[in-house]
Amino acid sequence: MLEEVVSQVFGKTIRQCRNEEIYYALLKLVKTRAEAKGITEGKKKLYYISAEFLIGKLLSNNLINLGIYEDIERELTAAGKSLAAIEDFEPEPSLGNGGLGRLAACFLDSIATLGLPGDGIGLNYHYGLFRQKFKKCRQMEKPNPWIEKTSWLTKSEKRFPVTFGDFQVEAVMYDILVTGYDSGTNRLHLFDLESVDESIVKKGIDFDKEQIQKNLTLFLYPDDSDEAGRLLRVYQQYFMVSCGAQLILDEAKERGSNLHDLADYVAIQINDTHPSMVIPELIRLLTAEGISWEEATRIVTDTCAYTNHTILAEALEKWPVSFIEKVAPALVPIIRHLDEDVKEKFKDPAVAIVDGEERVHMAHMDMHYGHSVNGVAYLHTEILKNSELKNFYKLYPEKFNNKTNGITFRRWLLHCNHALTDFLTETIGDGFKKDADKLEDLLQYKEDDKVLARLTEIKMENKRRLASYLKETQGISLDTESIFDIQIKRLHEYKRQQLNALYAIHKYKEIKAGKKPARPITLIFGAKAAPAYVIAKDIIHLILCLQKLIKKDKEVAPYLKVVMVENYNVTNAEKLIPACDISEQISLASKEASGTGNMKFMLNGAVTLGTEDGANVEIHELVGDENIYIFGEDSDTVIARYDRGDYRSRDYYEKNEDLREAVDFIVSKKMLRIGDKTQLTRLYNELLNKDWFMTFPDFSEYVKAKERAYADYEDRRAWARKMLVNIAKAGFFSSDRTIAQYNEDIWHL
Ligand code: 26Q
Repeated sequence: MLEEVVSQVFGKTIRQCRNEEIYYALLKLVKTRAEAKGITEGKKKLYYISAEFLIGKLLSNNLINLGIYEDIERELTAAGKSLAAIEDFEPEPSLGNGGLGRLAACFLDSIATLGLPGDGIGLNYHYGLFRQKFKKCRQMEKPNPWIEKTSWLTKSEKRFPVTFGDFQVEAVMYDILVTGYDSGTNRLHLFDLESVDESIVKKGIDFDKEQIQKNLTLFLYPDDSDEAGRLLRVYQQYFMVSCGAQLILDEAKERGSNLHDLADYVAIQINDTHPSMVIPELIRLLTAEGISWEEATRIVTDTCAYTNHTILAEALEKWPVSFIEKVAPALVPIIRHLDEDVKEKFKDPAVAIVDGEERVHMAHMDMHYGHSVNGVAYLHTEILKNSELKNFYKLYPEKFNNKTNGITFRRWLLHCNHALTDFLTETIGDGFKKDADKLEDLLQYKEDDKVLARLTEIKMENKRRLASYLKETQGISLDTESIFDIQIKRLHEYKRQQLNALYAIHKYKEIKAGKKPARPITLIFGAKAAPAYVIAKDIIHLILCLQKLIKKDKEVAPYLKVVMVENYNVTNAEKLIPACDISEQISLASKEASGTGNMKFMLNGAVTLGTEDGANVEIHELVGDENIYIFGEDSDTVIARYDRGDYRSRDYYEKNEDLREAVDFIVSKKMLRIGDKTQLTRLYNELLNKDWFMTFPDFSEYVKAKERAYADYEDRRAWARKMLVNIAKAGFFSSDRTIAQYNEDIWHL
């Protein structure tokens, strides 16, 4: 089938084409096929509004979902071409920071796969998240242009006016087709402005923050720790929701809604508070159509639902009224009115929308004027109900519900791990591809030597594949006989990459002192830090310095390797995850809402080393004590300590010699010879005087848990059994399950 397209477009055979040409031919073929499947329709439609959709490369995923992967691969092989090499030409759209954006992408896949009518609404960032480069053991940021003349984006006919305080713009809407696995097609709508000007980007990722018409959709905000340009962030948010609200109402009318019955036609899922202004914007549009205030607020409440992804207070958005006054003055009287209604109904200032400092609490608006509030893992939802959002839980217990996150098995198993997928199919049949719970059938092979040996072999193949990939792309060599111990996720103090780094130092010192490990250890990190997040960048600096120091040390290098992968992204993750032996999920208990990398690793046969946090709690419950390494203080202990406010990291430092030696090493002569004194000293002081995310109390248990895991790894058969149980029990974490629950409890499509 590809042969025809290639001959049509280029007048050549596949064999005569360059890989790049084949890539464009495949793009065309996939788009045609996806359109031919037809867009999923229904009376009620879901809109998943999100500032981020971290979709990753789409070619292979679409081929799999359309059921033509094998056919295309055969055609290519026959012509002497390789799909993997062709995929290299596809740029990765980096329209997300991390977990929240990747979750939105997994959800779109599952919504389409379950045959539900549901589209994504977001922004078409030209450069997305920055591309990370390492220079002198430091992170540098570069723009990441991903939009090419021919891409997955299709410019639609749709145009929407958006009125800001000082000017008006006209938005254009682009669409990306979202294919379901053996199912229909949905869409991701990405809004953009034609006046955006890529040439205003100066050095690195600097640009003029004032020229909104030129910069509105240039970059994705790399996190709220970037103070500069917060106003621009509000411009982006209003632009997104204003376009989204207009699209939603237009389409609802086309489907037959008279707007009074909007909630029968539309469900809106608000992904964190970034799209929360959709609530006042919809009220504005409905009242402009003659609907009364009371009815409009009721309609919007029945339509909107909010997902919370964090309990970190600093990440909960509170925008000054003055910002909204400048960006979207039409919303200010509406937000004030909503706030007055709330203040009249509930006298408690803790639940007000506008606080005493004239800041709008976006999450408060969502909880009062949405019909559902959900957390993203069991523990997270419990913490929301009992601590973080307890004032709201008291008012609206019926609104609170849990939806434990999930991942799409199409990308995170079928696409990224062909060897395992094929082996599972041979062993238990291919039912698991549509019904993830069928993976449990694998449990009957728990004592089967052949199956266990093959799982170990597949892991080894994937480790080799990763090794050659990192060699080719980053010049890094890996010892595939070593244990691959991997921590890949955004860099944040609460995720505690610094704890893992302290272990690396501890191990280094042990080896130096003559205590060699039974088997070499490779500690692999991958993480981007928000450009303005100083301590996060210091932690990256520490890890890169350790990488260099250890590599150069002839006594230690054969036994220990620290590797920090550059520019960690979805494409890298697809190679790293199948090759992992030990999955590091070591956040401070209570702080990681869910985590989704933990699920991807488990599905690919890695064993978790983690705290009782986020979805680790559910992983632990599913696989049992035998098949996971749990360590550290629990969330109750941590929350109580925060409440008392009496944590002193120095006490732990003084009492624990191993810890003290590891911490002191950060500013040792050896390190200062390689690294930057300011950065290393700052990090040292931060840990010793603050350590806000309590790495020190968990240090000794962490070291013990790691040693226990490494020792257990030596019983290769017993380890393979752990891998098998992890794979078999991963079915619960399919996003198909998560989406079915959202639909059952919240959307009712
Ligand atoms: C806020 C204000 C201004 C600018 C940026 C932001 C901002 C941007 C991104 C705040 C938060 C984010 C991203 C949050 C995130 O990724 N959360 C993760 O969501 C995952 C999916 O639910 C969870 O698995 C993770 O535990 C959670 O950390």
